[in-house]
This record gives sequence, structure tokens and C-alpha cells, in this order.
Amino acid sequence: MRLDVVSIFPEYLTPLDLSLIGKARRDGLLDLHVHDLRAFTTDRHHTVDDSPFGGGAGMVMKPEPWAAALEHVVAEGAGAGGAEPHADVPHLLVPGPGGVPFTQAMAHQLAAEPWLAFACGRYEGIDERVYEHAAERMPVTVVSLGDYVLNGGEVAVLAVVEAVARLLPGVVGNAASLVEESHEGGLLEYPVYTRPASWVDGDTVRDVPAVLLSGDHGAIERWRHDERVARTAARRPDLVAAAATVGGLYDLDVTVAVPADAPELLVLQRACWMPEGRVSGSWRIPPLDEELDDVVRGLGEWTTWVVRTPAAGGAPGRLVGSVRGRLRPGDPHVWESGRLMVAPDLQGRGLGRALLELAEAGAPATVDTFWINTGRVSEGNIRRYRRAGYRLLPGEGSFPGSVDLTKRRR
Ligand code: 6GU
Repeated sequence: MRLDVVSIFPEYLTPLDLSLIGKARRDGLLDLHVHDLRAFTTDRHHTVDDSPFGGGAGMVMKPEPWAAALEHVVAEGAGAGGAEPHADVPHLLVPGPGGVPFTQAMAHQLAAEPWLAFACGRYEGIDERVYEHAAERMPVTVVSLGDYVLNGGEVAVLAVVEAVARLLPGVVGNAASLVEESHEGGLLEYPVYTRPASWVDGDTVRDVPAVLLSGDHGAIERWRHDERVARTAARRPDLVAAAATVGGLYDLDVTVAVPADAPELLVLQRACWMPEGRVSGSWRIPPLDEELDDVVRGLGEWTTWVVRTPAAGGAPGRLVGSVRGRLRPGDPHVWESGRLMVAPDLQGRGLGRALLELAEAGAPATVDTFWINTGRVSEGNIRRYRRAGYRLLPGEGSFPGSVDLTKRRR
């Protein structure tokens, strides 16, 4: 990937020589070029700013040096070729507090591009005509790190480059450490511990949670999942609540399932898969074969969303629907959805469709294929998945008596 950064403080970007990003540069995975905007001025004083038309505080960056700098970047980069062929023009990113929020999903999108350029503004901003000039020549995106104000775009470039570069193949050693992280899958990371198991911290003894020393991998996974859910609810209720805005689910509470939901989930899945068992003549269907322990274990292996009617009179609402999703183990490109269920008395109102969309929305940006499985005899399900854009794969599905369906992510 080629990266160009234009700034009046090129030294601000020197941290990009360090650590994994520096190594990626030395390994030839990142081809980073930093340009001094003042090199593109024509006056003796290398002036890059002037006072704003219409009055007001501060200074505005002049358009001409920016146009010259961008022209230089495009000419140099397009001629470079290099080990990796890239596009004729870069995708220009302009950091600023008025931009679209930079997210992990955007980092994944940018990581797929061959050439990014960054225009670091300072002062009150860059003359608006520079954006018009650039947009006639290349894709332009204004990005913001969050709702606060920095003095210039350089710190944001450090953040964006690090977030993007670490997603490139070969930059971070362990691919599994990428998919497991905070913000992938919509939940924050679980807490981590290392030796000593019992830390004598002055007068206080601080022990690592016993489950982590138990050697019971199922219990450890469940504990970690519960910690992620609890942390997300406490620190980022917006991430849990985001799910609740999906169309068709309004008026219902959507949450990520916890083990306390398992008994109701078990009852609902038995009610929902009973018809399939009757039609197929077999009760050896996983959702009918499970006991409470199996359902609890499933909560550790998948992100499961449950839908409840609103709580009333101190009583929790009724669990009326659920769906679950996960990255296919070992394959960050495939998102598996399953256990889509709607209480029999609420079927036919679009709730199932909304739940499927909810599960798909939980997929991280690495995902390019959605996968789902249903009983071969479940013609209604197959029809509904087809309407949602899935195609039936030929032959036997992943379980006896089942079919697999997939769709490309848009
Ligand atoms: Cl990307 N740039 C600047 N200058 N300030 C910011 C920002 C970016 N994100 C938040 N504040």
C-alpha cells in the first residue's frame, strides 16, 4: 500500500518509523511518503495561511500550495509503479473534527485500497475550494477521530495509518489476534491477566479470576463472553442499543443474550423447531436435541441477540425472538447466522426478517459472505432466506437433512 502525507510538520510523522508500522515499511508492505506543504509555496516566506474572508478568528490555509502539493503527489505516485501496481490517483483523506467518524469498519475498507493520501490541515481549516479541486481529481473523504478538537490532522493520521496498516496481511503476525479484538463483532474486549496468579500489591492481594486457572475451556469462553457483554453494557450502551433501532423491531427490546436467558431460549427453540421435526420425521435436529447446558455453551460460541416485549409492572418482557451470528471458526470472511426464531404467535410480521438483518449487521468488515443453514424440508425458511437475497447451494448442507444458503455481502 502506498501512503502520502502532506503536512507543515513532517517531523510529526516520524513515529511511523517505529514498531510494527516501521517494520512494515522496511519489509516493503507500506510505501510511505511524507511531504512538506511549505515546499509547494512560491513566496520568500513560504506562506501557507491567510486571514479568513468574512472575518473571524484565526487563519485559513491558502489553496494554491495545496493544489501544487496534490498535483505532485499524484504525479509522483502514478509514475512510481513500484512492487505493487496501484491506482492512478489516491483516495484523499482529510482529517478534521467535521468529518465522518473513523471506525474499525472504515479501517477495513481503507486497508483494501492500494493508495491513500492524507492532507493535514492546521489553523481554522483549509480553503473550501481545495476540497472541490481535489474531488474533481480523486475520491475525497473527511474523517474525524471523535467529538473533540485537535490542533491539526497529524495526530489523526498517526491513528488512521496505524489502524489501517495493522490490517494488511503480514503487518501483525497473528491473524487470529485481529478478529478477536474489541469492536470486531460489536462487543468490547474481555479483561486479560498474566502471572502472578496472586499479586501481593502492598497490603492487598489481587487474584486472577479462578475460572481462568481452571483449565475448563468452555467455562473460560463463557466467562469471557459474559465479561464482554457486561463491559459493553457499562461503557458503551450505544453499541448494545444500536441493535434495537433495526426496522421491524421497534417497540421491542433487543439485547445480547446472557446465560440467564438460556431457559427461555430453550423453550422457544423447541417450539420453533417442533414443526420441522414433525415434517422431516426426525427429532435429531440440533435445536431439538439440545439441553440447557448446550444452549448456555452456544452463548459463549456465538453472539446471540434476544428480543423481548417491553417490561411491564416490574416483570421482564417475554422473550419472543432470537438470532445468533459468528465468524466461521478459522475464516474471517464468512459470517454464519443461525437459530433464527420468532414466537409462533408473532410470526408473519417481519420480525424474522428484521432479526436476520440484525445478525448480518453484527458482521465485521472482513466478512464478504453470509451463510445460513436450514432443514431441507423447511420450505418456508428456504423461501424467506431467498427473499432476503440468499442462494441455495446444491447438495447436502452442513448437517444431515439440511441445506446451506449463502449470499455475497453488498
Ligand atoms: Cl481527524 N482532526 C482534527 N484536527 N481534529 C479532530 C479530529 C481530526 N478528530 C477529532 N478532532
